[in-house]
Amino acid sequence: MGGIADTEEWKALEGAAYDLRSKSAIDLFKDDPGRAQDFSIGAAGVFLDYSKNKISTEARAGLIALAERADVAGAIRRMVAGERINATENRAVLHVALRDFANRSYELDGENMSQAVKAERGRMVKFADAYARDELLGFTGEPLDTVVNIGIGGSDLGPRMVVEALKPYWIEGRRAFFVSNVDGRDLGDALDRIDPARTLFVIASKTFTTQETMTNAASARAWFLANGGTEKDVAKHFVALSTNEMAVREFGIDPENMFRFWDWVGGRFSLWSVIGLSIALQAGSATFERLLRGAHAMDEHFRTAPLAENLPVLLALVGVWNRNFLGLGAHAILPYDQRLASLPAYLQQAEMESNGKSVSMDGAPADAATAPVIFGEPGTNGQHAFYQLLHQGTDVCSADFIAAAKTDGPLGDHHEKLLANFVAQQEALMVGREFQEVWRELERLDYPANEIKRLAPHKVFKGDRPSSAILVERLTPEALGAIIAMYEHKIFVQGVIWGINSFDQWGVELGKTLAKAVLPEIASEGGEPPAAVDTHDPSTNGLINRINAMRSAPQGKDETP
Ligand code: G6Q
Repeated sequence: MGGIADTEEWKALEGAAYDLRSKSAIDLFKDDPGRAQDFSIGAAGVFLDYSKNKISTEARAGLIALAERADVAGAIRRMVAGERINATENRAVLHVALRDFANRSYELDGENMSQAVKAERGRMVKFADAYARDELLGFTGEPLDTVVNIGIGGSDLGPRMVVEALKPYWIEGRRAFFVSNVDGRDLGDALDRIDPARTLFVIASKTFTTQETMTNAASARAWFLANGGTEKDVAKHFVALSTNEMAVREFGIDPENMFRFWDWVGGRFSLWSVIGLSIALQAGSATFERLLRGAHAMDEHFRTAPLAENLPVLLALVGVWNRNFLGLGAHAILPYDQRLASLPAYLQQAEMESNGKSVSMDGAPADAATAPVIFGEPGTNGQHAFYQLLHQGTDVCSADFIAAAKTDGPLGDHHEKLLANFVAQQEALMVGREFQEVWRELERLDYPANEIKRLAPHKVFKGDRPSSAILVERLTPEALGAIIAMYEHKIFVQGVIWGINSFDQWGVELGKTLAKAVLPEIASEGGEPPAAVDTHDPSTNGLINRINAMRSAPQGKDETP
């Protein structure tokens, strides 16, 4: 049996793309003056305008037919029913249960998960509220006021991004640091800035075996013990967020100080679980609940709206169109909001770890291109950097522009300028600038003809570069929750269409395994040069031996070639 690319729906879309080959998005607006409205949709406080993508009405209908063919509606039902749709890990995928305020019950293997979710969130809220009220006291009797979240990947990027985004909601006097990298500088920089007597270390690890997190956690505990804390104080200053009680216990954290979640919460979908504790500590439990409620509103829309009126589904289909039928291999995430500075990194993981796959669910090669490369920076910074390629590069990238119409911190006309850039960049990408126009402008500026001839080609913008606008009124916790949930669902829908498992991540394993083998081969700094390593390929051997030569060289000697 063939895959999705063998279906007549897919072939029809290839036909639709062919029909559009000599048309631009601007032409589509000429054909359909109501296009801006027709190619826009709102849900859960999020407005999406995808009209600047080169998608015709026929292509959109074809994409919806494709989603029907891939049984997206059925896949949504199976996910929320708790089926083990993460088949390669034999797990359900139920992050929606973590933010379900509709009193649905989620049963898994006879256990009522809704009860468990509620109970664990209750413990988390109680703890966060005690922190907010200065009731968590450290070893000197002073209240704790600083959080150091130690985690990586899904146990870092989500809470980090949300804490940064919700700065206006921070509890006064509270500080939160996020440490993820095994590079000791990351932890070292945080430790330099904190007082052990007032710090709570939050060790966030689903498995509680991750090398980076365990290394950082052990070093943080050693630092704590060397700086006034005693073994019996560890309970006041260390909590664990995990699914692995035994490992938490072995590390020396009392299960009383452990907040639990479950294997059906994927790491990159876990900020809604107790992995969000740092959010609740820094911004308060009420803010955390508002975030969850925003996501829930998007979930309700996603599970009930017909495919053709379903915002995350449409966003996913626009991505499929750009990736598979226009052949675009990169997608930019461009938040015009400094608070969302970490959203590109967050979505890089969410999209690339979920859908960066080349094998279908059934083990056969995926029969279409899957996730594009995701990259981005906040606007307007990116405009002064990589937008050159977006506007004039040989490869066309698609982009999401994200903004809030109102700011929480008005300052002069900053926000007006920010929004003007948000709008103008999308306009420039689509409309471009023709040769004649450039020519006329240079003439107006009195350039001599030979100069005009020389310069004009460099100033032409071909235009017709696709972008979508994602707009909220204000970046409230609800709006942020809805935006994140929108992207989660978009990713899921794309995975369903591509026939891949969006919820495993086997591709991160090999490097981890090899690093374990290499670790004992790395020489200690300043020690005796070890015997030459020859157990790998020649390049890897050479690199290890070069590192070891540099590390064992006496201080000050320059080993660079
Ligand atoms: C996310 C991934 C991955 C994971 C980290 C941390 O979906 O599985 O990014 O979150 O590897 O894992 P632990 O939480 O188990 O330390």
